[in-house]
Amino acid sequence: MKKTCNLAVDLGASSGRIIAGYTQDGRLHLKEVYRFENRIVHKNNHFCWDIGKLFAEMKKGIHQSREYGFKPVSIGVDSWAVDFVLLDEEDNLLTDAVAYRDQRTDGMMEEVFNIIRKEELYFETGIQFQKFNTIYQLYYLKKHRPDILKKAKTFLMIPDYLHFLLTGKKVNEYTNATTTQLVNANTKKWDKKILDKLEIPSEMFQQIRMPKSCLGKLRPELAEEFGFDMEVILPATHDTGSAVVSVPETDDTIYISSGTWSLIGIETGFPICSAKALDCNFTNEGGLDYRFRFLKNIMGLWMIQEVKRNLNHRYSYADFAKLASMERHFHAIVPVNDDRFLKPENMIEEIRNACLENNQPVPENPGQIAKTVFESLAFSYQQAVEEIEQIFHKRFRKINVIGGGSQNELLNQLIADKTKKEIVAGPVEATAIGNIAVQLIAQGKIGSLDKARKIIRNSFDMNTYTKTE
Ligand code: LFR
Repeated sequence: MKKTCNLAVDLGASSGRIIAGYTQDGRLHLKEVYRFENRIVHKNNHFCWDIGKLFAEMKKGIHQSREYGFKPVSIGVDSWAVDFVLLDEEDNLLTDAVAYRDQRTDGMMEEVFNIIRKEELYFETGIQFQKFNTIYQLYYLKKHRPDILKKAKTFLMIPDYLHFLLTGKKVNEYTNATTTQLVNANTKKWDKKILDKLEIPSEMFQQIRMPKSCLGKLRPELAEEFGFDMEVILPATHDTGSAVVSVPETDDTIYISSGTWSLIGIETGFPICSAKALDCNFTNEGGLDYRFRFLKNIMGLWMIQEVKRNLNHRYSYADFAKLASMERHFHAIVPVNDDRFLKPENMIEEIRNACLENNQPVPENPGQIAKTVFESLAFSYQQAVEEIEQIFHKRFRKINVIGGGSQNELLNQLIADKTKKEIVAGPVEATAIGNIAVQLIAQGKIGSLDKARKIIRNSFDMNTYTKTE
């Protein structure tokens, strides 16, 4: 007999995963049923995501879950934030899924500030300033492709669009919608005032729906193709929103969701838009049950992903960690959050140039380059921890590193050494776990977020690191 499960589709910048989750003996269990490569492609002069491939791969994953002996009862999609597609009145794609690292938003943020004051934007939305936020992507279209905006009838973010392809229902999920910098942090609705000021048509935005909402069953033709039907349930479709569901809720812990990006912060019950928070560029992204993710984006493992690509994938991530740990006496720090690292032509050259310009030793080999990346990340985390402690006027005892990056033992140790805090590493699959947990809560199989977090804590291994003497 097939085993009932919930499917999480977790799309990341470098890979997509379809993961089956189920509870047994009071624990949550996962099985990765399909994984595929994702990357940015060059299309029509822009860096884009291949949205057609994402959907095709997702369907393969759904088929594959049956091969593994599962009977999926529901599915939910999460991905990175801010990116979107626009549809015309016949629901055809009007735009490519342009990737946030594309240069089209260069200079757009400054232009928007001429129309809306930076402080006003922050106090209305609570969202950090990143030049790639949806607001600046849409402002680019308004300025350079008004023809497209005129024809646009529907705005959908990446998971929204995939949910639409699955069900035919068009909605904007809340946690991802907040990352556009167009949702009011108090009303939790699209901020018409901002949209009107920027002359972005507000009619194309859909109703904002909360995670745990059920969108309904698959389109009949898909159910037929798969040979079974299932519910589509909204998880926190922003991957970081799903990941933070997996963080054990304790008062004295800061989390780092560590993947392509490192997201460092804490969960709060309300948005914090103080002058200091604005100054340090912290964000207040919407979360499950209207909680907020008060966090800061740090450039993250993207830097090492790019170094790996520059070296034609000759080294694995484990190789980089090993080579870096052999470079005991090499130390160099670069300002990882500098925009120069967002999408440089060659990451290795960019790191070396940054070292030169900042009077740091210049890394010469892969081990030294990796060491520079890891030490610079740990340094940046430490700065963010200090900022959080200043903003909250309290000291935190632990840091919980979650996500793929939590497997990097060298980095975990560097964080422990730099911050002098206890580091708890895991769960690795935090995003998929959070996605599945929300589906289970929606189906009444887990009572609440608190209960889900307890189950998660008891289901997955965690490792602890403390400062080396
Ligand atoms: C992480 C993430 C971050 C977001 C960045 C860009 O995958 O979702 O939270 O700031 O990608 O979308």
